[in-house]
Amino acid sequence: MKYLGVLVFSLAACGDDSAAPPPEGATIYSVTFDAAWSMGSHPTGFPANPHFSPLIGMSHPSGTSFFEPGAASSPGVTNMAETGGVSPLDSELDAILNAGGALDTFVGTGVATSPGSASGVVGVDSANPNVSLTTMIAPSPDWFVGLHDVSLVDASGNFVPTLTVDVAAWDAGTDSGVDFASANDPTSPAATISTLDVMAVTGSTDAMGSVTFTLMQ
Ligand SMILES: [Ca+2]
Repeated sequence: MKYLGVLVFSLAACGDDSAAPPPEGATIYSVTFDAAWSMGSHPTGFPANPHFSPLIGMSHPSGTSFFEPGAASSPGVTNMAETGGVSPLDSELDAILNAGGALDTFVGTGVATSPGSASGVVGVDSANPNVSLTTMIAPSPDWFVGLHDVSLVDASGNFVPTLTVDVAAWDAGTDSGVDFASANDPTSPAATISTLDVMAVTGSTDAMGSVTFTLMQ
């Protein structure tokens, strides 16, 4: 009965991977998003209640991701970018994982008020050493920041002790609003994911934040 209990627990955990701990044997990194976006740093259009939605992402093989600049946003990426919701993107990531395209998926905290920070944990391995993650710039029409296919190994193939990377900013292509507080204005037909002109919408070329990975074990 003891072993049966363990088996049942393991099977049950498979359906909810984004809430599950990283798989046994994975190399674990803490993920910290430091949001820099403030009235002082990015004054143009700075809205009331500036925040970022919960971090969501996964570890995966190099050259892949769950979103692709220049391609259409999935329903999950669309909802993340427009509302900050992690669903159905969490299910999309779990489907990628269950198909063998990811090692670990994760949902972290958000930034309640920017500037501020958010955190998560991700497991990687030699076959899945890259990470992609996103968080909605909120409020905004369909804008998000994150990392696309960032490697955590050095030139020798060793996992780096720590890595800090400025986030990129994208427009999901699904809402045509032009500033942070714009009313909903669905883009029809939807456009593809494009680089957000951070200078145009914030008045600064500075990144809106950075992500630091720290090797934990
Ligand atoms: Ca847009």
